[in-house]
Amino acid sequence: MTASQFQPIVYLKQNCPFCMKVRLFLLEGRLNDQVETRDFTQGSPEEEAIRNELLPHLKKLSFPAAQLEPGRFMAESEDIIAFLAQKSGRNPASMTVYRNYVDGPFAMAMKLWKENQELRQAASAS
Ligand SMILES: N[C@@H](CCC(=O)N[C@@H](CS)C(=O)NCC(=O)O)C(=O)O
Repeated sequence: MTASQFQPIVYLKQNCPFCMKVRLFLLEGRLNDQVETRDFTQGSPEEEAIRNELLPHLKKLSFPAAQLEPGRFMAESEDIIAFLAQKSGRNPASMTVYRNYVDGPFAMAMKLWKENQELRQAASAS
């Protein structure tokens, strides 16, 4: 199979806020027929199989992850979206639902996560 025939594969964990960014980008960009998605839920046999498949190819495994070209693996939501946006000519900045999620619930989740980490650190130091 040549690189041009290859269909990118993205690996998405259910209920993961980073994976949700990729899901919305694919959906709003109407890319679901050009990109294969492999979903799994935490603790499932599918998760174990996906982790075993990806581990040899990534320095640090996190989700979303992707094989974007044959043998080219990546595991950063922003990098995956940037690659697929460039390849497909889509512009995530102009996607209303995607942007609303990234700037709204996603940004809030990140802020709360950071605050929580800081509070835990302060509590364990006192
Ligand atoms: N900076 C990464 C963060 C991704 C991340 O932390 N994902 C979580 C799931 S929500 C993860 O993979 N945790 C480790 C794991 O499940 O092995 C990104 O934007 O893709």
